[in-house]
Amino acid sequence: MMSAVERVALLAGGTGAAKLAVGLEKELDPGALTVISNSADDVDFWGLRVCPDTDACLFRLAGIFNEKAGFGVADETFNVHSQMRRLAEPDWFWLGDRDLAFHLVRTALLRQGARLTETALELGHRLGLQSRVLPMSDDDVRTCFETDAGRLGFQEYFVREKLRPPLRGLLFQGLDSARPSPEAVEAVRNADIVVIGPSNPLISIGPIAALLGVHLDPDRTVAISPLVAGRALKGPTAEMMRTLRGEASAKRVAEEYQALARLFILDTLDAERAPEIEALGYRVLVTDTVMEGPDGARRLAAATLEFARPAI
Ligand code: FO1
Repeated sequence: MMSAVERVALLAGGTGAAKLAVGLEKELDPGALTVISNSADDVDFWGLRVCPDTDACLFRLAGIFNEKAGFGVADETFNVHSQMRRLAEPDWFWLGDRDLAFHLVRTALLRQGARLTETALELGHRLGLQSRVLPMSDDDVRTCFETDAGRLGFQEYFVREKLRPPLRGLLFQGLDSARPSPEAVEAVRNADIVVIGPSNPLISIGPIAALLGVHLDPDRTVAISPLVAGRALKGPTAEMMRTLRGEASAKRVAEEYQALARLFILDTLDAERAPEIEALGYRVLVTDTVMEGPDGARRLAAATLEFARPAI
């Protein structure tokens, strides 16, 4: 256990980074971790606000994440979904009965005038979490994909269309006028270490970095590659990097973060790329980044903190 003064901010999408949050929480003093989640894949469905990345972080930290599905709450049932289908409502997005409780509470709070950040803090509090999960912004930012089938919203492209239409480009609606949440700005400014989690650099970290990048101190920021041997453990990160950036590699990820971080972690399988990444101006750690088993996330968290600590 480290000293109580150490504060860590984790920039997170919904998959790898949410898992890492659990490992970091175990390695840190209670309350020392703040997770800043991507809110650009949020969606309104059945009149309810759904925040997939924020919820993945909340649910993982609360120990109720549905590992089997890869989203939502464990031990889920879909009675409401069946009934909505019967009522001819859209049924392509599988909101489970347990999961729905969170969207109901969040939407009710928003209607009462709460900011998105306040809804996440309230849900975290009611789940009894030690760490805070903060959406990157209280303003609506929405990832859209330009595809051969036209412009599609994040969940339409990912879930309804299953990523089938060829991808041409990416845009973040609302980003230009959005402001980062004051709590998120304070968290990255006050953090001893900012960790850019192993999430998709373009669609998960990209919007967070666009809003909060100017507040990061690169000397205290460590980025973890989500690509291992040119592949992502989950999701379309590699395909997206190839289509939109011409290459899917840890080095290409490092280039993406060059203005944000001076420390970079890549997987043992990519060890031979370390010199190229050092040549970009990074201090590099090569370690096992695949978070397997109950101790995998804690091991990567410990290695990350130990690597970044000499910088503070
Ligand atoms: N992903 C799916 O592939 N199919 C779904 O029906 C689905 C529903 C869903 C409901 C709530 C939620 O928080 C996430 C959900 N996801 C679903 C996951 C989500 O669409 C993506 O994995 C994330 O947006 C990517 O970060």
